[in-house]
Amino acid sequence: MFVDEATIRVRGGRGGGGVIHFMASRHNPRGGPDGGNGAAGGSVVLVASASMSTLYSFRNRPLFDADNGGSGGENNRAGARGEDRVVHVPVGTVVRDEDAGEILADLALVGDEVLVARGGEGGRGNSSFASPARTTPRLCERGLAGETRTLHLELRLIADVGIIGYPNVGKSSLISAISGKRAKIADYPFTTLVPNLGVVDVDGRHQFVAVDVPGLIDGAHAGRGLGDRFLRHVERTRVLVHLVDLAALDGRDPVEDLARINAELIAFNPALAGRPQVVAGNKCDLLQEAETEALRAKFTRAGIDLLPISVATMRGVRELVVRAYRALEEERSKDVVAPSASRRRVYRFDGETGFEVSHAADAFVVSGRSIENAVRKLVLTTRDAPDYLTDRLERMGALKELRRIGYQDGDPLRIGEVRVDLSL
Ligand SMILES: Nc1nc2c(ncn2[C@@H]2O[C@H](COP(=O)(O)OP(=O)(O)O)[C@@H](O)[C@H]2O)c(=O)[nH]1
Ligand SMILES: [Mg+2]
Repeated sequence: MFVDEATIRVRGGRGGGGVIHFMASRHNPRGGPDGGNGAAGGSVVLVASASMSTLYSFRNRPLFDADNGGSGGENNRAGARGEDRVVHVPVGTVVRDEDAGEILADLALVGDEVLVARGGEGGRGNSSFASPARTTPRLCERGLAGETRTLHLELRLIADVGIIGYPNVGKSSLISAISGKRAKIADYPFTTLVPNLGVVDVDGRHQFVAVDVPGLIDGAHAGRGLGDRFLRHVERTRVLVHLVDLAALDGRDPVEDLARINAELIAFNPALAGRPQVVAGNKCDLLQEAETEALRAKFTRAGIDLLPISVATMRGVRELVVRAYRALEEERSKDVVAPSASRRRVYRFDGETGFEVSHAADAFVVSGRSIENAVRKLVLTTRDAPDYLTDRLERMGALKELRRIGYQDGDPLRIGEVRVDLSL
């Protein structure tokens, strides 16, 4: 069964905290700082995998969380990095941040990956804060929480082969006959608009996805019978199986049927003229062999190689699958980049280091990604924290800017949302 949408939650691991510790040694009997750093938490990464074909396993809004980073230890021992959590999703999954609505990635190729929740940074231990001016730092940082997100996943199953032809030629019957897994039409909200997808097995090792494209009638390209919606599915396929009805009782000419459907395709998008077509004449179980041969000869005269089939008796159906697969392989061999060779990281972080000062009603405020991050981590109650923070604000130029807008020592100050007191 195909499920084409799911919601999942992801959470990066929390970073481990740094520690304050002093170690006495023969050279330094009063004890040098040796509190180690905490490690970053693991991140959550989605990877497009050929072994998954549905989003079914995500139907209950599962939470995927990565491991937390370990805390630092004495003797400058760093914590262990939190393991990343790798979540496999089917190729063709489009990943969207549900709250922001923004598309994070389109995992179109095998191996494509996207980092969806970054692990929190680890905090530094006191040995990292040692300097000639601060030889016994009582200062450390805590680890930060990992990012949390709710993601909306949408699987765009891209059909390789489109089955086209007039209504009643046997398209739906064919796709049922050749595909194992079938999209359950009932799972889709707009049943009539969603074509029937199926995974077709060629020889036990090779598969392709076929789509039964309904709604192709005269005038479809201009929107008649919603035909233009269906034609959009045809555009995405690489090979077409064009079915005609050899036993049409109402005196229709199958050669002409073929030409008229093709004219609809080209009117919709001229590029479709170049799409390879495997032409099959269905329902030959209703004809005498001589009639079938006569029709085949008629197609041959029109320059078309017709494969007579019968979905009812399965005559020629296997051969049709093989022909479609060969045409598909031929198309794929024209691809410049081998899809399996690709491994792209789709997500990028912004490394914003700027800051801004302002005078809010309750306090002066410094905002900026990097400084806010530093303050969220710092354990503010440690002895040397205010000193360290003052240094840092000085070095980045924020104190100067604060004074320019009227800040004086002792005035209430916030860095982002965090109240800080530099005068302790
Ligand atoms: N005799 C015969 N009838 C067929 C064959 N294939 C399909 N049909 C019948 O043709 C009708 C239309 O088939 P369907 O698959 O719904 O056509 P679609 O509109 O192209 O999807 C149905 O009644 C099928 O049972 C065939 O090979 N032989
Ligand atoms: Mg049908």
